[in-house]
Amino acid sequence: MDFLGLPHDASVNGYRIDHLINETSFFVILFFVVTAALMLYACLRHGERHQASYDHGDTWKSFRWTLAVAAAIFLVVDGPLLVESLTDLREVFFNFAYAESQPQAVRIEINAHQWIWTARYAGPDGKFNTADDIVTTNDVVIPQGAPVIIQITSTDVIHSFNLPNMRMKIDAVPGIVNRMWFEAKETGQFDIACAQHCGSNHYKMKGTLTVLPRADYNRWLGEASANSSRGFDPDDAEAHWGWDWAAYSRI
Ligand SMILES: [Cu+2]
Repeated sequence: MDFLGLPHDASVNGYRIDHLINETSFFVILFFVVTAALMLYACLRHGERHQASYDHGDTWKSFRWTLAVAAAIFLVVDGPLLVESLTDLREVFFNFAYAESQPQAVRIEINAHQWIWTARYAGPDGKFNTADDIVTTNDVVIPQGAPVIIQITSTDVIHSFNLPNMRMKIDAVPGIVNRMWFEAKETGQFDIACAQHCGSNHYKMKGTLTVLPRADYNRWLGEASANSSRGFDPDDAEAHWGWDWAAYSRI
């Protein structure tokens, strides 16, 4: 549903995020309208026509009303949102065991620095930080219909890797490898943005996420591999920022 002006959702699981946003927005709008209507009623009904009567809101009646409204909101709004969020995390967004177990899965390491995204694919040997790695700048290419697992860090300050059309965003933090996974359901070109203000040229951290059909992706991989191995320089230590694919046992 795009009535809130959300970017186009091109991911398999983005609808879960949209559902939470829509549900939250629905209740926020509903309670705003109800509260505004009550205030309007109070203004019109009372005014200067009669003397105001006051109380401190500390009677048992007030206490019970407050408790009842708070409990109702928790049961109808916050509780379900909490349960739905935790279910989404457990079943999908934190379910790395599923993503890692898929034979079609694509693994990408990303290094953020002021003000560029550098992406690294393991290349034909399947190992990161070796001579046959594929390294790209502000350009992430993935296949349609396969889990894409991102491990990400930063060289300098905190950045945030944001894929609005995939409904995914994760902080890139120096000294820490964070991770996320998603799956694109549509081919096309989408924005990569930085979602943490990371310095004067923050706005320049704009990249392109290209989703290709699997066959085209494989062809791109072959070409990029040949280009990257030609550009490989064993003495350029700064360019070898990759790490062994991190295995997580938690969650
Ligand atoms: Cu940034």
